[in-house]
Amino acid sequence: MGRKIYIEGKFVPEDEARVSVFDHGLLYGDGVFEGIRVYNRRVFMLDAHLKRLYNGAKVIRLDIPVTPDELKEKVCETVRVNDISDGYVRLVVTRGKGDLGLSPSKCSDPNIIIIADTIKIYPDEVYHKGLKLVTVSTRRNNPDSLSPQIKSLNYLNHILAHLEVLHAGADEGLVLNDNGFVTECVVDNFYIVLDGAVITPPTNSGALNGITRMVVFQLCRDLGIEIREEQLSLVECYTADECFLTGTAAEIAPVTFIDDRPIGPDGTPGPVTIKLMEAFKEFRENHGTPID
Ligand code: PXG
Repeated sequence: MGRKIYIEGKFVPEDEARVSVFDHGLLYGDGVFEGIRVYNRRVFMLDAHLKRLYNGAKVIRLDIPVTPDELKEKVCETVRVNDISDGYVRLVVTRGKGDLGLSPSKCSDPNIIIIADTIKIYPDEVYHKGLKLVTVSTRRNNPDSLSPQIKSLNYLNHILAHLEVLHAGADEGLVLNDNGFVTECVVDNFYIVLDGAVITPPTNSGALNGITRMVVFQLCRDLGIEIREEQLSLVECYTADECFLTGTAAEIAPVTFIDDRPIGPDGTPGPVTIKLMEAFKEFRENHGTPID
């Protein structure tokens, strides 16, 4: 059975789901989006994802024409209609159809698109062996130009960084800010473990306020693991006891090599990372909005 896409207020078969060539989401990357996981017929951390979406929309002055509760129901319905028990939802809100001019004032009708699908994540062995990162030369957008807090449809900064990752044959990239401090990975948040404490760059350094990152803060509190936000230099990353990354798609994944340097004593996943990965598996099963 083909996927059913929610678009312009109704469900249509995927090959009939169309976006206007005048949609400013296409012409200018003018819109916001979320990637959301479904575990066990529950939409994971849905309220937090919606909060981030509406906040981003507010910053770019895009009025989402439905309430968060209505959108929540539409997301659940999309998952239900596609009979997805474990999968991934892409929620997109574009500025909508305008004309060829830049001005959003010509766009009166934002377009809400919801796609539910299964997801291909890293192969299992990655979670045992860890990921290889490379530091990319593309810097994260300066917040004065385009705030990395807005999960906007303009992801060219991330695509450019990802091209470098591909070229280097690595799994993910470390992205620095204009001051040379580590912000996050290309599309994942980044952490080191030092003397038993977890350290991650603050969001005002250029890291996205990741939903999985919020869960890591919660898990650390529950497990009695110290967690703090601090600026991180590359040297601190190379010499950390452990490193890991988090994201909706990646979940929690160990990082065992950065720029060809093994992390920790032997370049294998460390105990704090493994403990958090196990705690996450339990957490994800019962922290979602049931779709049924
Ligand atoms: N940083 C950035 C820049 C992101 O885009 C994360 C961190 C992790 O945040 P969450 O909320 O997912 O814990 C993201 C995630 C992918 C993919 O293929 C991921 C994202 C966007 C597009 C694709 O994994 N965003």
